Amino acid sequence: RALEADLRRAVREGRFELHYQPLVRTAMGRVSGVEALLRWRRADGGLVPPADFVPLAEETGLIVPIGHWVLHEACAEVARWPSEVLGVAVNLSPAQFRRGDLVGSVRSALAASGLAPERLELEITESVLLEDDRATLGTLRELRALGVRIAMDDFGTGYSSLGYLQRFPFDKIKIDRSFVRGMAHDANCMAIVRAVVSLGATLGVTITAEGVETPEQLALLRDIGCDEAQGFLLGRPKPGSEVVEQHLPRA
Ligand code: G
Ligand code: G
Ligand code: MN
Ligand code: NA
Repeated sequence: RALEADLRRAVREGRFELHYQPLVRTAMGRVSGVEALLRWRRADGGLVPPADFVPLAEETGLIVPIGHWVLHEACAEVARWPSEVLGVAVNLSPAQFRRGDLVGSVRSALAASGLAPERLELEITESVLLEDDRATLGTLRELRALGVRIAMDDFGTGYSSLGYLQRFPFDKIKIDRSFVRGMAHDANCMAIVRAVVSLGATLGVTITAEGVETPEQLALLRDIGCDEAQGFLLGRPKPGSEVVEQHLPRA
């Protein structure tokens, strides 16, 4: 297929970029970290979003070299920023757990960048755990043993989420934006978000609301004690230089 050949060439030629979207503490409004989001820069300058090529990258195994690059690039860039504490979150695909050496990639990304392990967060979706072989849980434990944090992404959209929370101790749960979107006008959405926030408090897990687009949503989240928020209201994904300029002013 044409797209596959293009993608292989992009891997060889290093045609990927990372944009970063801020994560904000609802209580003080401070940026606590960023999520690294992958883009493919085509020769004509066009920027291809992950939805248009990550599925093919997973299918072909190209996600292994791409994911290795993402880990190294995200750690190296954030380690250069003028902050000793800002975190960076990297998305992982199920295929990275099945193929290649994920633990080795994470270890080498930390070593090469000098980033403190607790500043790196790995986001996985329920689809990673759906495979539910012992190997996946073993890999998650090895990653955790390196000192990095593990977040469950898009929480509430997959299957039997609560069982996963019982089997693996996540550091963070990110509530899917479909629940956040309805919060202000749909009592069911509000009830679900409230329940997840309360679950987080009980389990000692940080709760992040995704897809926050309005001041009203942010105020509701702050009121119910949701720790962290992410969304267009707080900042769109953008190049690292812009994140530094806008969110990390030098003293
Ligand atoms: O940036 P955008 O909204 O287009 O991202 C859409 C989705 O693509 C994200 O929710 C995330 O799940 C996925 N994604 C973004 N960057 C990466 C990445 O580096 N690796 C993997 N595997 N998925 C990513
Ligand atoms: O799957 P994951 O949650 O990692 O996806 C993050 C994606 O969500 C990014 O591609 C980003 O562009 C998108 N996103 C981030 N904030 C918002 C938002 O406030 N509204 C919407 N609709 N999408 C968002
Ligand atoms: Mn994510
Ligand atoms: Na998400």
